[in-house]
Amino acid sequence: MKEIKKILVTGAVGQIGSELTLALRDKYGAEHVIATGRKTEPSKELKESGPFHFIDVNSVDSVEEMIKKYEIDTIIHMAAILSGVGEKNPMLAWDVNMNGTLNILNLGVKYDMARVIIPSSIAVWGPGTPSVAPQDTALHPTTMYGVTKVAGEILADYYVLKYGLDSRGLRYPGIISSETLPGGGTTDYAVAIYYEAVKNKKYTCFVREDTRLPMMYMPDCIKATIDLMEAPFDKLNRHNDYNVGSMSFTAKDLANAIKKHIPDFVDSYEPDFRQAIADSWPDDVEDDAARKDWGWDPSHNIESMTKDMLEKLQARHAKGELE
Ligand code: AKB
Repeated sequence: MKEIKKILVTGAVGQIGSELTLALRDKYGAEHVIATGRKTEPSKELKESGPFHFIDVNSVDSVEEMIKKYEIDTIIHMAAILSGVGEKNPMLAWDVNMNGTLNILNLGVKYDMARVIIPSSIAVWGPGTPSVAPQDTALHPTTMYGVTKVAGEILADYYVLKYGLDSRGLRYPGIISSETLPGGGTTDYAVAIYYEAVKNKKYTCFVREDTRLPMMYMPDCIKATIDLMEAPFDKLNRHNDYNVGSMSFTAKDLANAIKKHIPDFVDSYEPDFRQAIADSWPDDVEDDAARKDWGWDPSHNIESMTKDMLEKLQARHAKGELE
């Protein structure tokens, strides 16, 4: 197994990428983690804590330039169009998610990378999936985002088999965090509800109150990503499709958890087109393979997450950062 020395993060300005980059800089050294985004300005912290560049994952040249300039040996490919935006613009989702992934895999082979990490999602499943999704079950997504995630997993597994590329991936549930807002997913309500609770003490949710989905708090998401990246190759019985579970709750459970801290918080529900997407996904996932192969063990539950989220957002609100 090759050593990880210089990491390129695509989609580093996004919800997960921004916090993952900072965690990686703490661990591997600031100059060893190159953050990249497409258009959105990075936060001051992201920009000042290490190298940052604008690239386009659909342009091989722009990614290759980074690989050569920094002698990159590991790519964490976070750039993707999520489910909500993907349903509004399916061709854009296909183009960015498929061609971007293909470019990263080809460059991974060309430059003999130590590791390529390509996250997947609970969006790989569709309406017929058991409510607790097993590791191995039929994948019949009904969103373009899900279609690209299934294809991406299979494609990356092909590169492991055909070219010996060490590509790994995990199926993220909805990720909840207090630093960068998510951009265009279906699980975004589970983040927005906290921001609105802190700012306005009310939130109108775009899915029904009984909508139950698998979710995870950001510190666990970062841990899962880095633990899988660093796991010994010979311990992995699969490569690009690890289920990772953490918590499962309804939108109403989340509102009730917030009310324990903000009793006058008012929740209401007006489902939009994202209800159908949420309804097509399972309630929870089985993650025995991740636990057995690389020791996956999440730390947070809905109570500990809610306490921490509200404390962090209230501190940011007091500084005027949530306006
Ligand atoms: C989305 O809602 O599209 C994402 C995901 C579950 O992959 N957060």
